[in-house]
Amino acid sequence: MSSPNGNRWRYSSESGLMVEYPGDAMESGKPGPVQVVLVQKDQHSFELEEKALASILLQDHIRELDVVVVSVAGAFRKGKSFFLDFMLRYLYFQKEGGHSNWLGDPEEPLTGFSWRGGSDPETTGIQIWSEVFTVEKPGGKKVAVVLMDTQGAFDSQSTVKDCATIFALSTMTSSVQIYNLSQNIQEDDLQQLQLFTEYGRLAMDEIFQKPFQTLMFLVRDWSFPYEYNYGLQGGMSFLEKRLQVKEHQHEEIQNVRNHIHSCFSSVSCFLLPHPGLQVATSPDFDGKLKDIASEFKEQLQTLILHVLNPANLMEKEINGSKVTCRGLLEYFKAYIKIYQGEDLPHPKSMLQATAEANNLAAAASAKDVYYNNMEEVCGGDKPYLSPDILEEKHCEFKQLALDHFKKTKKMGGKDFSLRYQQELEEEIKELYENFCKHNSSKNVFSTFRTPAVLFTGIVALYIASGLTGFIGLEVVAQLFNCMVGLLLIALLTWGYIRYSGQYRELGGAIDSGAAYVLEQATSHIGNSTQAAARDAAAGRPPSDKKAQ
Ligand SMILES: Nc1nc2c(ncn2[C@@H]2O[C@H](COP(=O)(O)OP(=O)(O)OP(=O)(O)O)[C@@H](O)[C@H]2O)c(=O)[nH]1
Ligand SMILES: [Mg+2]
Repeated sequence: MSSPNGNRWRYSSESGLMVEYPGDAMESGKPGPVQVVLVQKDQHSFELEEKALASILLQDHIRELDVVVVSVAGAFRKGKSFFLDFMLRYLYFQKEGGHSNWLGDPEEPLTGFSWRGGSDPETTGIQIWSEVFTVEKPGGKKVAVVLMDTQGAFDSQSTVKDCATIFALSTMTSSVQIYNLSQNIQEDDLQQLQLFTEYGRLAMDEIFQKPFQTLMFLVRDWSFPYEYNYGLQGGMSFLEKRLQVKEHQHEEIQNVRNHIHSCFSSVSCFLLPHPGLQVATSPDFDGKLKDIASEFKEQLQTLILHVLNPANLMEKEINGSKVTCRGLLEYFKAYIKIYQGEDLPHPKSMLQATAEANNLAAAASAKDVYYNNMEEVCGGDKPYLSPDILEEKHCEFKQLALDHFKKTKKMGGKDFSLRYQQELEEEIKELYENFCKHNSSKNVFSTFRTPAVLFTGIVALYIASGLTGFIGLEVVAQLFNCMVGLLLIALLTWGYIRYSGQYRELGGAIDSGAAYVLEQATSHIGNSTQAAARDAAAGRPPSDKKAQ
């Protein structure tokens, strides 16, 4: 529930009323849920409430203790916060030194992390309980236990990336990840888990063989106790069947299972019965035990005793070493930064990802059509082709490729595929430019253009020097001789560069010089030929031109 000013509300254990937070739990000194990852749902952005997190994790009595983080994640409106509140009840009962009946008074409303009935999402971002519990493990080692509540996935305002980020952050920072599911473990639940954990794995620097620790599938409203009993034992047999990898299974189904096994060092499952219609449907239900089905309460006790059993509490490990509360703060900061950056790929909806893959595949195969056809015409071992014919072929094969792209069945609609078609056209244009360059390099005349120009220059200048020397213009003749010498050096240098492959810039400069001279000469000759043709057409002798 949100107040009009954007602040959030929760039940107060003192008054039984809803009170505003964040900040209140920390400021008032009373324990409460504290927002540590804030989500701007409209902007799809995440922020770490560093101060709030630091004030919890840096408390003197726990900051150096190894931390156990129990987090609950899964789809929205499935009783995650409700379940966490019972864990809180157990931890407080333990803290106060109680021995039996920790479930409490049948008339006491359930308080703690904010929970409620209704169809709209409640928890946003990531919250942790402001009080960190210290628990002694069987060997006498004290650990700090942090409870974490997360925003429900798949609400109508969050993108796949938003859901993946929350889930990944909670998996990366927790040592016990409870994956809260309703009624069954469906294949899509496993696929989402695979996507989200992969998104988490991507953000981790060093990947150890199993990057995450305990994963517990918590199946709510289990309705088939006649097949698999409620509880851990039934859950484990059910899970074993669900996660079985068989040889004849499709690769896709095998991959999901292998991925889950490869990500978590321990995977378990608990089957929880339906809590009764009061819990599920009554708008007035406030969590009183008397309104909850006794079968549910019984299994809930077993579940919480199992999860929070000191012997089962796994300290958070990252990169193979245990993390203290103080260390966890640093990891939170590092991880959120990665998700705030733009380096990671964006996880997408199944349709969008499939549509992109379809279009990319269709574009790649259309490009192949163009490339293979062009190779047939002007490929590596094919002789030089006139540029006009090359262009004609290019147009023909480009059309062929575009037709191929258009007729390939693709998901995502016309507008979506238009983007890929434009990219394809761009790529074909680039390929064509390369084919043109390759083709012109096969032109023998273009290969020998530079030496031919240089040689012609040498002969012409040599004759000019002979003629000018003959008529007594010695100085001019010497000048021509010098130029002959220079061109000769250029010719020899060019030959050496072509032979050795060194000083290619100098070779390029000689080539462009020769090309420039040739261009000037041909355009001059071309102009005079055109003028002569015009004159001939007008019935005038070419010599009349000067007279005009
Ligand atoms: N059917 C059913 N309903 C439950 C169960 N546990 C709690 N509920 C009800 O589910 C509703 C939602 O409970 P919350 O704890 O707020 O659910 P949540 O998953 O935290 O929801 P978000 O914060 O929106 O993601 C409440 O009306 C609870 O009474 C359960 O095991 N089965
Ligand atoms: Mg919730």
